Amino acid sequence: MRFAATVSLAALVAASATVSNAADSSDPIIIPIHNWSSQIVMSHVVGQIFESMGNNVEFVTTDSQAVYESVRLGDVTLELEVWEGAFGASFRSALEKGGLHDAGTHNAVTREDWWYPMWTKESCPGLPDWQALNECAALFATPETGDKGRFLGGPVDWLKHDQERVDGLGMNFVVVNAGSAAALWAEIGAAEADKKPVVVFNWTPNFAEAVWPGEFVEFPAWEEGCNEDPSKGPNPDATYDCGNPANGYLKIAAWDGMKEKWPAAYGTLTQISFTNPQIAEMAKLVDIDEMEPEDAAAAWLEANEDVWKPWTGGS
Ligand code: TMO
Repeated sequence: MRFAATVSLAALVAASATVSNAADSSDPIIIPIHNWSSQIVMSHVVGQIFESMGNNVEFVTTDSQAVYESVRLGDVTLELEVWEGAFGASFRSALEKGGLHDAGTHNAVTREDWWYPMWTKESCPGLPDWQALNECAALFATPETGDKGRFLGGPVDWLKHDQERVDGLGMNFVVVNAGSAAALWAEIGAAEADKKPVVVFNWTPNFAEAVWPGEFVEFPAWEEGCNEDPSKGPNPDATYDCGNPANGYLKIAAWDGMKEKWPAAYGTLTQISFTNPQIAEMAKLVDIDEMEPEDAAAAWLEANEDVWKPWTGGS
């Protein structure tokens, strides 16, 4: 009798699970890919987790700002790296329109800003203060920038508003946008041999911190509203006259319809949380180890089963 009771209990549990949990749709979960390595690898990590649960997954390369409108409309299903500094404004405006929601916050602290490799400080010892940087502007001059300093910003879709900041703070710098993240690393790498001073856009978590010790430039501290309200920040007539948030969030966004259409995958998504070292490692597998993103994701999953298996409800 004891055996029979066990069987019927198991059957009951199975039956109730079937009744209460609709299966995930066989339509592909659409995951957007952008132009920096951790986001690409993390997207494949999560895509492969969904595939391990029996889901279909499709990846699309999209603009990193326009993606919030796409998630809101359900054209893509989610976004795994909502960086406060770069994407907070686009995320907030899509939230206000409706159709997407905040599906979780990674256990990570992010910063995105002007950055220099440590050797730069030898010729500009007042760093990391932004005014000291500005006084050293001539050190960063190139034929392209005349007597002004050159700041190599990220690709334009990261919308960092560096030119507005240069104007708002009256800096002697010219902003040049890199065509790709790889161009930023090439700039630092090329400066390394003769310890040439350079200032470029960089962020954390990233692989770069393990390769080139460096520091972020300390601009006037970020204040909520600095980008919209001229009264915020030191210049009463300018917006964008603050640094980016030094303790930014890293969120996950999901299309509101995901929960109904792919309930199991959605349940997993809301448990996902990566840390700074995990995110830096994902970038490193591509940017240092030169793996393809799919392979990097597979390697990361294999090495970190204890991290992600619990998110799937499996063991
Ligand atoms: C959006 N990014 C992490 C490259 O600053």
